[in-house]
Amino acid sequence: MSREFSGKISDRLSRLSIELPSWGFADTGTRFGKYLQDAAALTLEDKLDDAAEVHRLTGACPSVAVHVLWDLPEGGATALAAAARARGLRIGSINPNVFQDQCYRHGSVANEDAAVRRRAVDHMLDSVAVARAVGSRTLALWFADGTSYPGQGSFVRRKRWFTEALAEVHAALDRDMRMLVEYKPFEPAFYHTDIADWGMAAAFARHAGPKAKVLVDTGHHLPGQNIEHIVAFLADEGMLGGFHFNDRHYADDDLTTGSIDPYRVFRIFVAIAEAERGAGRDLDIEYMVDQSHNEKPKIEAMIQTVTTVQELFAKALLVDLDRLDAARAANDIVAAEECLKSAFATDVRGALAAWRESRGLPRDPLAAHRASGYVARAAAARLPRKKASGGSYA
Ligand code: PSV
Ligand code: MN
Repeated sequence: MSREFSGKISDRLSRLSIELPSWGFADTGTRFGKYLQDAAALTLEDKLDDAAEVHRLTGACPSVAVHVLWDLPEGGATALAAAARARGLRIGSINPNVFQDQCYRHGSVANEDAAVRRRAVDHMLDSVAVARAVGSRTLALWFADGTSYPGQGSFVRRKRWFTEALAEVHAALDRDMRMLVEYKPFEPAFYHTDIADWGMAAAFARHAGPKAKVLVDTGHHLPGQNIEHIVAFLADEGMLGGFHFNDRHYADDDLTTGSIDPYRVFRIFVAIAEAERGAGRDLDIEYMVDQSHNEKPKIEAMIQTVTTVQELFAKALLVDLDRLDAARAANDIVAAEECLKSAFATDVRGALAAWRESRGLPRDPLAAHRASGYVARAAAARLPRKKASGGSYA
């Protein structure tokens, strides 16, 4: 591998934006406890500061996903957009929250209670208004709806409620907006989830209308599932709307992307590279991170994820797709597989460092972050506030 990427690879990488999640910078926890970090964000402003730090170092993260109930400041959407703008960022996907309030104990749009279903739809309609006000085109929908016991709910009735709700929200979208439908096989429900897999998400999206697409959260698959096949299939159907990046070993583990299985992420990106070659243009999909770290320092984990995504994306762009097709046509399985393996084995870190440098960015964003003193400054500013706000900080 030469020390420089070809113009084509370098240009495609420059167009790869990765959205950061506001919830990735705040203190979060497991089901068993919340573990606090001195430098973790407390306020929306803190979260945006942290996201801006990742963007400053990587140049690849101009937008931040927000969760409506967690991130709307007193000044509402206008203040939200202004706070992002002041830091050189913009607000990206708007994530309604129809899972946190007590009324959603037994579901949101699939709740047996019509008043709760209404409230959930109204919240999503309000979220469309927030998207409009902040200039975001993306409503990202995830539902915790499901049941934990056989017999607890009617699959079909719930399916119809979902269909109606998504169609109503779709009808409220502006012409240039889109809604992404995320799936998850289980959790928090343990018997069935109303949008359990990509096929259900695609069916719901199709019923809702042309602005609805599928959101693939890489952590939301059963063990052994072939995610790159799903990605290729959805892309070919014009139904691939975006990603939530993370990695997993057992379930929805929220680990940094590529930490467990970088070859899988690479294969997903090869599927995208093939789809883009077929389309003759970049796919219109959102690349978003969905991770919330309790053990790793949060900003470091985000930088690691962004640089790993760039590395694996670059490796996927190195696959010689013409050679791959020729090998396939000749039923030369070994040569086909070697096309992937040799690209994956290429060390692109030097070329990426040179590419960053050419764009005025640090060659090694993680090292630059560690040397910057940002975390110590953030901790010094935030710790007193954290202590003053009480809680169990010790
Ligand atoms: C649910 O597990 C999920 O993946 C959804 O995308 C949520 O928006 C996100 O995590 C944060 O709760
Ligand atoms: Mn997700």
